Amino acid sequence: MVLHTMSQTVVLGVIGSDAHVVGITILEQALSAAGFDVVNLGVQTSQEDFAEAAVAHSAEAVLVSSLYGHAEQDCQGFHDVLDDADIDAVTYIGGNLAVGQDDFEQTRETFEELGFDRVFDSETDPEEAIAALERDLHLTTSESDQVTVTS
Ligand code: B12
Repeated sequence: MVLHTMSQTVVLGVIGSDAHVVGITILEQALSAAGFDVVNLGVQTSQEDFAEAAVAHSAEAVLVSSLYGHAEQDCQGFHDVLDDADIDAVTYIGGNLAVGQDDFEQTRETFEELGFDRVFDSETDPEEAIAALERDLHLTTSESDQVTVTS
């Protein structure tokens, strides 16, 4: 059994005017089951709402979802908003991030340049995001050991 000695808080939402809710619902359930405290802001979340929630909940990670093809526009300046609010959380983005069939490596580069620590495509299994969070937040897991929070 994996025990978390201290819960890590993840803020999750769909950015901009995007109303696709199924993906973040699945992510919320998977993250909760893995022991994270999840603050799900739902669909059509503004940059400012992400920042406010991250401050209010002292989030360790901010996860942005976008499906409708406008992620690049919606995320312009997002990391400036987070920086202005003194938020030092890990940031991930995932979903259907490009319009059409763009090369995903190009998409990854675009969003890394916008400041995201990790970029995931729409084929991502929630377990991949959980494994990445455990690495980035320095949570060590094993079948027998208790989770150690080092940060
Ligand atoms: C259902 C659906 C709708 C429903 C949404 C209902 C709802 N309330 O959720 C309705 C009909 C409303 C809709 C509307 C629109 N849609 Co729509 N929709 C879909 C559809 C068929 C399925 C989405 C879905 O639920 N998938 C199931 C979930 C489980 O998967 P997921 O969302 O991809 O999420 C997973 C991963 O992406 C990943 N993930 C997602 N976010 C994140 C974030 C992080 C950090 C991580 C790690 C992982 C991650 O993990 C999730 C769980 O496994 C897709 C096509 C498709 N097959 O994907 C189109 C699709 C997303 N829609 C599309 C479009 C264009 C639209 C509209 C703009 C259409 C229009 N012209 O009106 C509108 C937008 C409305 C709006 N304001 O958002 C396009 C987007 C194109 C693009 N990005 O280039 C798609 C891809 C269809 C297509 N092929 O053209 N849509």
